[in-house]
Amino acid sequence: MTRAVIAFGANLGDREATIASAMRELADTQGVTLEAVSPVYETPAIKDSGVDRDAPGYLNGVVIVETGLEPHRLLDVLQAIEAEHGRVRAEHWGDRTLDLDLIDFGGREQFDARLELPHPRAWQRAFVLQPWLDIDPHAVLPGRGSVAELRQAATDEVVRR
Ligand code: A4P
Ligand code: MG
Repeated sequence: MTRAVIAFGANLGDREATIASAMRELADTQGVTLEAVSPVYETPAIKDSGVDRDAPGYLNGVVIVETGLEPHRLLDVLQAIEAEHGRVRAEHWGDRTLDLDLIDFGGREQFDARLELPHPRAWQRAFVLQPWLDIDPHAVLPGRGSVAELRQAATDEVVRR
């Protein structure tokens, strides 16, 4: 069994309902056990160009799971849940009903065309680091260090709901 960290984000539609149902589906997945669910944060949309206050805001949070699945199979599960919630991949970093990212998989560092571990941008995102810290104060991001320290350095705005 491996401990994996998954981040969720939603900025279109009924965000709470989407996240709640995604969490249920994850919990119901064979080979996946939900260990902890973070508080949810309201966060402004980050685009390539920086904060976009004209875009709808996000709800973001993190869950920790125990899983017997391999990382690519867990990513399959996350993408299937995204698809069920009407996620359409259009614009890069575009608005979305649901985004599920694999942030850490048992401390592994690996990279291929489909999956990069740990998630390459998590280290600088308060909207990932803060909720992660809430449920694991001693968390470490492989290759980057303590999540608590990274959180101190991250400047994007997160407001607890
Ligand atoms: N992929 C590679 N590694 C991973 C991983 N560790 N976890 C691949 C998940 N996917 C991974 O992702 C594009 C491809 O990344 C996938 O096909 C997968 O094989 P995507 O979900 O289709 O597209 P995306 O999410 O738009 O792209 P990207 O570059 O992953 O975006 P990010 O980094 O996820 O950022 N602002 C706020 N406030 N809150 C947010 O949650 N999210 C984003 C998306 C931008 N701005 C945001 C938020
Ligand atoms: Mg994504």
